[in-house]
Amino acid sequence: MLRFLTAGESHGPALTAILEGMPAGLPLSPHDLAQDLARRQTAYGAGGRMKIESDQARILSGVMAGQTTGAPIALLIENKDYAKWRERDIDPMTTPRPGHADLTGAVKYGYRDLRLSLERASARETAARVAVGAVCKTLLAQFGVRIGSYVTMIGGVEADRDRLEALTYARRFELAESNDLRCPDLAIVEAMRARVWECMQARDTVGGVFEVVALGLPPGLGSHVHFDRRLSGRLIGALASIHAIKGVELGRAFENAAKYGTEVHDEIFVEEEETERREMRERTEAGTEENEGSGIGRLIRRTNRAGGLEGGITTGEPLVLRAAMKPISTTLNPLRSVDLATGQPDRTTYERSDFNAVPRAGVVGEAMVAYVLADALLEKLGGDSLAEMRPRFAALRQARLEDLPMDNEPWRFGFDQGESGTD
Ligand code: EPS
Repeated sequence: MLRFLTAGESHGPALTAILEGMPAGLPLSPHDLAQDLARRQTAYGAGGRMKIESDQARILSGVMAGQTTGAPIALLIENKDYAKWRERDIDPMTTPRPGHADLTGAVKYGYRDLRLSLERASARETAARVAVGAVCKTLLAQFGVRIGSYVTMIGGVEADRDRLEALTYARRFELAESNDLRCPDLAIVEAMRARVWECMQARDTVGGVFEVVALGLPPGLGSHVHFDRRLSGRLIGALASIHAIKGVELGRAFENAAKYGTEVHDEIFVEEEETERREMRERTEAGTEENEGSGIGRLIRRTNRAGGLEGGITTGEPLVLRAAMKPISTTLNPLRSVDLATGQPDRTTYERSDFNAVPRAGVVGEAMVAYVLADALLEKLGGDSLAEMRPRFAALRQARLEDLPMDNEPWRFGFDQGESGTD
């Protein structure tokens, strides 16, 4: 339903993106994109480039009189740094950085200078993704869906699990915005900062883990019927497509893998009492009236170890994804490599980069998750305009007994000719 393309080099004139498939009638202005673009720029341990840029997206098409028209939305973010590069003789780059696309890009495309790999492989491209994701978030917000992220580990310094779990997701989002490591466990923030500082002194880089969470999702997005319609694969793939992201899990997938099934699966109950209903609402923070339904006969979970998906379909519980970011491959301390021009052993040379990009990557993660979820919502609701989507959203089947009448009688498959189903 939705698709997007980005174009642009890290030090070229601009980044551009085209987002196609947005319904008409969505109020949208550059202001809606500004906040996330700014959030992507700040972190303790960010590179010098972020002092040069102040990313702003211009909307060049697809929005008229403040609303989307259904036409492709073209976005443009200028690279301020280009002013310094446009007249300059570019030094040759012939020694590939291990971990970057320098060597693999040259093997694939036959480049005769490695900068041609660097320019497009750079995580600068994620500014365009964040602009696209912000448009998707604006659509999702119309239906009560909210996406946030926070950092849980940097360079081995990890947020305390119990302290984190004592906080609602909304509170974790809020606390993450209060510091430049985007970590909601405030007791660990200074230790994280010290770790990044140490890494900077050691002229090195650090990676880490962040979580992206979507709240207020209706049940029933995605599908179990085919591999490429399962939301699990689509979400994990989207996060793994981000630069330096090397692992993604849904809920606590790797931890669950070591447990018994009875310890992992989220048991199903019928919501009965008002107090339980209130507790559940607080716990899931599901947001909108529509999503909560009447509450009568609602099927609920007391745990969310599945991370919000079963069979590749949303359960209506918070969607929780965790991503592992490797340390950035541009390091001040050189790594051993080979100069492709001479064939001799060489050491990498440093070009400005981030020491720690984990907090910034979380914002990019939100954008990719927003894109996949907006796509899944459009798939479910169809509709060329917001006005068409609204009544369809209000009529969505919920996980309630009254929405799920069962035949409760024997029947036959009826695959073979002459046999009928339930007759
Ligand atoms: C980035 C811009 C880049 C890098 C960084 C992300 O700008 P420059 O190369 O001019 O410093 O700082 O990209 C990488 C870490 C990388 O490995 O490519 C940005 O806008 O986020």
